[in-house]
Amino acid sequence: MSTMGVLLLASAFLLLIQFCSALRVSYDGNALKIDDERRIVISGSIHYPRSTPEMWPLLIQKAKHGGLNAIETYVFWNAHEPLRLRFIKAIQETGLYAVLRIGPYVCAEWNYGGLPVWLHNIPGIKLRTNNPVFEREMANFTTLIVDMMKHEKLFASQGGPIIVAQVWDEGKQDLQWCAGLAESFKIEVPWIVRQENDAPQPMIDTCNGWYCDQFQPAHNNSPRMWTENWTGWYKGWGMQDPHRTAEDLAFSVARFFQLGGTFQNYYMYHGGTNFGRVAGGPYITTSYDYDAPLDEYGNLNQPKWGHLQKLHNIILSRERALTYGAVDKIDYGNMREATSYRFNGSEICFLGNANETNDAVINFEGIMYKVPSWSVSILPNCSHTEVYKTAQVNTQISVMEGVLNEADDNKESYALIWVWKPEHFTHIKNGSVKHSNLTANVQLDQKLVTNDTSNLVHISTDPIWGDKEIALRVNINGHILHAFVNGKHMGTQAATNGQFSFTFETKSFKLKHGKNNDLSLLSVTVGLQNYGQFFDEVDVGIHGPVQLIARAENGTQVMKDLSKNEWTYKVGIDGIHKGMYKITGHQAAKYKWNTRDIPNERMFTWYKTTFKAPLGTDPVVDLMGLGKGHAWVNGKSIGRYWPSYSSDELGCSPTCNYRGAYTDKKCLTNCGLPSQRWYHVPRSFLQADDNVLVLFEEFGGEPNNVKFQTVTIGKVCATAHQGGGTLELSCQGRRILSNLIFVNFGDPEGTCGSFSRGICESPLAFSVIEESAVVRSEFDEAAEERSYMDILRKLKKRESEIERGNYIWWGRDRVL
Ligand SMILES: *[C@@H]1O[C@H](CO)[C@@H](O)[C@H](O)[C@H]1NC(C)=O
Ligand SMILES: *[C@@H]1O[C@H](CO)[C@@H](O)[C@H](O)[C@H]1NC(C)=O
Ligand SMILES: *[C@@H]1O[C@H](CO)[C@@H](O)[C@H](O)[C@H]1NC(C)=O
Ligand SMILES: *[C@@H]1O[C@H](CO)[C@@H](O)[C@H](O)[C@H]1NC(C)=O
Ligand SMILES: *[C@@H]1O[C@H](CO)[C@@H](O)[C@H](O)[C@H]1NC(C)=O
Ligand SMILES: *[C@@H]1O[C@H](CO)[C@@H](O)[C@H](O)[C@H]1NC(C)=O
Ligand SMILES: *[C@@H]1O[C@H](CO)[C@@H](O)[C@H](O)[C@H]1NC(C)=O
Ligand SMILES: *[C@@H]1O[C@H](CO)[C@@H](O)[C@H](O)[C@H]1NC(C)=O
Ligand SMILES: CC(=O)N[C@H]1CO[C@H](CO)[C@@H](O)[C@@H]1O
Repeated sequence: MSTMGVLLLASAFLLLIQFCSALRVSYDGNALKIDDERRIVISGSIHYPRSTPEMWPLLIQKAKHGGLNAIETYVFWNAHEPLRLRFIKAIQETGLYAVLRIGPYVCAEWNYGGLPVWLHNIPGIKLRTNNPVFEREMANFTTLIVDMMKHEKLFASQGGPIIVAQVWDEGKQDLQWCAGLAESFKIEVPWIVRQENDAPQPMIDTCNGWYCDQFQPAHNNSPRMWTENWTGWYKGWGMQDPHRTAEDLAFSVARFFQLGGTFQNYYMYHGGTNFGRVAGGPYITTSYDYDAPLDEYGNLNQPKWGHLQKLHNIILSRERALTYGAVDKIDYGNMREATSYRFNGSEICFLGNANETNDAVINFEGIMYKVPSWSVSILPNCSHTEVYKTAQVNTQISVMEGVLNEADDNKESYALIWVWKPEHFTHIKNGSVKHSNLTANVQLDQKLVTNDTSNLVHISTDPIWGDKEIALRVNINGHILHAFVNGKHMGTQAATNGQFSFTFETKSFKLKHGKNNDLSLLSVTVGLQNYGQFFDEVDVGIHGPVQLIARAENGTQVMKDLSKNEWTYKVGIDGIHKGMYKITGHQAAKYKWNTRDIPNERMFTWYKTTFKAPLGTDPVVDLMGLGKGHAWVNGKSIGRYWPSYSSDELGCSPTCNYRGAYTDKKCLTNCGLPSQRWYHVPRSFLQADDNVLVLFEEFGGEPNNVKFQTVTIGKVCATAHQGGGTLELSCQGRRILSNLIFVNFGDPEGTCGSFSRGICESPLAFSVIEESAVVRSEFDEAAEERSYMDILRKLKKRESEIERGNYIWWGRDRVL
C-alpha cells in the first residue's frame, strides 16, 4: 500500500470518529442524560484568558486526574484575547465534557462584567434589559459564538464536547426572550440559566453558592444542577487572603450528592491570573488564585485537590446507583441523616451530620458510626467501612515556597540592572498633542472618553487667577487621582476601604497671576465595576465639581468653579502610546533610557531590566518594594501590581475551624502584608536567554528589591488516620523528597511547617516511619508527558485542518 493510501485511511478513520460520536443530551428530573443514560457531571471552571494556551492542556489534564469529567468556561466578550476554540478542543482531546456559558454578562470579577464598554456608549442602549438595541447586540454576539462552535462541530449533538450551554446571567432581561433566542439556535443540548424561579422551560435553572444542598429547581422535571460552588474567594487590593478548607468544600459537595444532586461545578477549579487590565472590581487583584484546587500557577493546591479527587472517584464509581437507585432516607434529628441509593447490586450510603457544634454517633443498619459535626461519611458498599470522611483529610498538605532564580550557580549575575525614563505630563491643549483632540466643558464619564482603551485619562485646563493662596478640590468617582499645577505634582489620592467616590483636596498653593496657568488632572481606574444591579451605569473618573478653594480661619470658601472651563482630554499616556513596554533592539535605542542614577520612590517612572529565564516550573516575579503600576515581560502584560497596598491588619486567625457555614470573612491569612507580592510570569512569556521586564511605576517604589523566584513545594505534611489506608506524599514534577523532619504519633500541635510535639507521643514513631516508607515514582511522568505531547499534536493537526483558524475576533475598538 502506498503512503498516500495509509494517509487517506487514517483521515477516513478520523472522520468516522467525529461523525459517529454525536451524543444525544437531554435531562429529566433526576439528571442530565447522555444518549439516554442519566449521568453524574463533576465539572470545574477554568477561564481560558486567565492562563495561557500553553498551560491549557496540562491544567485540563490535572483536572481530569483530579476526578472531573467536565470543564466549564465563560465566553468573554470584551477579552482582548479572542475566544480560543483551541481551549474547547483541548477539553475534547482530553476526553472531558465542556459547559459553555456564553453570558453575555459574566459574573467573574472580570472588567465591566465581560461587556465591551463601547456597548455602553451606543446611543439608546440599556444594558442587560429588554432594550431592543441591547437585544440586537446580544443576539449578534451570541449568534456569532454559537455559529462558530457549530462550524467547528463542538456541540455534543455534532460529536463535540459541549453538553450544556448557558445564556443570560442575572440582570433585568426578559427570560422568555433569552429562551426564545437560545431555542432558535437548535443546538440540541440543554440550555441553563442562573437560579430564577420563572425560568421558562426547557431552560434549566441552576444554583450558585457555597452550599446548594437545599436547592430545588423551578420545575420538577429539571435536575438539580450546581453551576457555581465557590471553592474559595477572590481577593481585592487591601484584602487578606481568603481560604476555604478542604473539609468544608468536600462537605458541601458530598452533601449535595447525598441530597440528590447530579451536576456540580467548582467555581473555580483553576482561578489563574488577571493579565492586562482584565481584573474587574473595582480593586480586584491581578492574582485570581481563588484558593482553587489548582493554584494560580497550575500547581496542585494540596490537600484540597487530593481530598476532592478521592470524593469524585467514589461518587463516579456509584454513578448508576446515584442516578437510578431507589432512595432511602433516615432522619435522626438535630441535622443528622442517612441516605442510601441502591440499584441492581450497586449501592452507596451517606451519613451526614450538618450540625455545626456536635459530633454524632449514628446507628445505621445495626452498626454504630461516629460522624463528626459538619461532615459527611460515605460507605460505597453501605456497610462497615467509611471509605471517605469529608472531615478526615488523608491527603498531604503542601507548603509552597519561593526559590531564587537557580538558572546559574553564580547568583550575583542575577542582580537586576535597571535603566529608567520619566513619563512627562505636559500641558495639553486641544489638538496640540496626539490623542488629545477632545475638549469639553463638563467632566465626562471616563468610560465614555476611553471606551476602555486605557486606564488613564489626563485632563487639562487653564485657570485664570490672581495671587491669593488657594487649593484645589476635585470630586471623583474612582479610583485614583493625581493633580499637577504648572507641571508640579500637587497630590495623589486613591480610593480606600471600598469608598470609590471621594473628594480630593491639595494643600494650598499660589497660581501665576493672570493667564497661562496649567492645571492637569490624571485619573486612573483600577478595574471597572462588574457586579450589582446597575453596575454598567456606575460613572468613573473625575466627576466634578472641580473648584479652587480658599482656606481661612472661618472655614473653606469656594473661590472659583472650574467645572465648566474648557477641558482638554487625552486618553492614555505617551509611554504606552509609544509602546515603551514592548520595543526592543535598535528601535528601543531612540528612547534613550537613562542608565545612571536609578531613582527610588519616583512617581511616573519607566524601568527596564533584562533577566535570564529561571529553571524549573513556572516562574513568578517578586515585586516587593514597588509602589503601584503595570508590568510587562517581553512586551506581554503580567498585570497591574500594587505591593505597597497592604491588607487589613485585623481579621486573621492562626487556626481555622471548618465547621459552620463558610463566608469570605472566614479563615483569612496575610493580614497587614502586601495584598499581592507575587506576580505570575507564565513560561510561554519567556525566551531561553535574555528576557525584558518593563515597569511603569505610578506611585514610586524601589526596583532594586525586585527578584525572579519560582514557587515550588518546600515541605509536605500529612496525617494518617487509623483505618485510613496508605498515606502518599509527593513533591510534584521531578523533585524528590530529601528529608524526613518531624514524625509524631499522638497529638502534635501547630500546623504544617511548624509542628511541635504534643503531650501524648511515641518516641519510636520517627524510626518506624523512616524504615517502613516506600519510595516510588508517583505517577508515570514519561507517560503523562507523552499524552500531553499527543494532545498538543492533535490540536495542531486539527488547527491546520480547519481553514478558518482556531479563533475568532469580535467587537470594535480593539485597542490595548
Ligand atoms: C466609543 O464607542 C462608541 C460606540 O461604538 C462610538 O460611538 C464612539 O465613537 C467611541 N468613542 C471613542 C472615543 O472611541
Ligand atoms: C454583528 O457584528 C458583526 C461583527 O462585529 C458586524 O459586522 C455586524 O454588522 C453586526 N450585525 C448587527 C446586526 O449588528
Ligand atoms: C446539634 O446537636 C445538639 C445535640 O447533639 C443539639 O442539642 C442541637 O440542637 C443541634 N443543633 C441543631 C442546629 O440542630
Ligand atoms: C444489572 O447488572 C448486571 C450485571 O452487572 C448487568 O448485566 C445488567 O445489565 C444490569 N441491569 C441494568 C438494568 O442496568
Ligand atoms: C464493595 O463491593 C465490591 C463488590 O461488590 C468489592 O469489590 C469492593 O471491594 C467493596 N468495597 C469495599 C470498600 O468494601
Ligand atoms: C478640537 O480640535 C479638533 C480637531 O483639531 C476640532 O475639530 C475641534 O473643533 C476642537 N474643539 C474645540 C472645542 O476647540
Ligand atoms: C482624534 O483625531 C484623530 C485623527 O486626527 C482621530 O482618528 C481620532 O478618532 C480623534 N479622537 C477623538 C477622541 O476625537
Ligand atoms: C471668612 O472671612 C473672610 C475674610 O477673612 C470673609 O471674606 C468671608 O466672607 C468670611 N466667610 C464667612 C462664611 O464668614
Ligand atoms: C449568589 C448566591 O447564591 N449567593 C449565596 C452564596 O452562598 C452564601 C452562603 O450560603 C449565601 O449567603 C449567598 O446568598
